[in-house]
Formats: sequence, structure tokens, C-alpha cells
Amino acid sequence: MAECIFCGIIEGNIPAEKVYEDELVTAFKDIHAQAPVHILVIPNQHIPSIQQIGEGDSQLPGRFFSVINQLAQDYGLAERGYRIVNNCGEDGGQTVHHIHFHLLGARHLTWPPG
Ligand code: IU
Repeated sequence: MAECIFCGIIEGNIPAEKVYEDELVTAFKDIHAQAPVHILVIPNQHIPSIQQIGEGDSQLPGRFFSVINQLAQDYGLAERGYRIVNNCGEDGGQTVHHIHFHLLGARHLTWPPG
């Protein structure tokens, strides 16, 4: 079994409520939702953080944002707005070392974050 929990989710060995998957990315509901809609969008390939994205991954950024846009439409977030978060590294608050973009919405979100 994969050591990375998100790789385990992609492989189907760890349960998660998947809401989207294609050949590059997978999206699933966060288990500790911080908003009525809280979805994580991750690459299928194990890449620890956005710091490891390079020229060879040129398809990924576009796919992340097109999938997020589609999910925002599907979950009714597009009109009122939403937040996309990527925590990178220790000071960024990253706890799972497999790239993930948080899509948060369906409530008013405050700023700045803690
Ligand atoms: P962070 O940006 O690395 O702090 O976010 C990790 C997120 O992964 C966090 O919101 C967790 O609730 C979420 N998560 C999950 O959805 N399923 C899991 O099995 C694990 C963490 I571990």
C-alpha cells in the first residue's frame, strides 16, 4: 500500500468521497471540512509540494484550475465566490505532503488567515 495517504486515496485503498477524477487529477471532499463546500484537488502523480512542479508538469496547473472552475460551477459557488488555498511547506501550514488545492465556499470567508 502507498505510504502517502493521498496516493492511497487515488489508488482506492483509503476511503474518500471522490467528486472528480481524470488521467491527471483527482478531487475529493476534505474529511475535516472548514466550509460547507471543502474539496481537495490533487495530482494523481505523487508530487510533494508546488515547489516540485517543473517544466515537465506544464499540463498540471491548467488542469487544476479548469477542474476547480468546473467544481465551483457544479457546487453553486461561482456566483458568490470562493477561495482556493495551497499550503506549501511547514510555515505555509502544509500537513499532507502531496500537492493539494483546497476549494472552499458556500459561506463568507474572512481574511487574513491565521
Ligand atoms: P494541508 O493544506 O496539508 O493542511 O491540508 C490537508 C488537508 O487534508 C486537511 O484539510 C485535512 O482535513 C485533509 N485530509 C483529508 O481530507 N483526508 C485525509 O485522510 C487526511 C487529511 I490524513
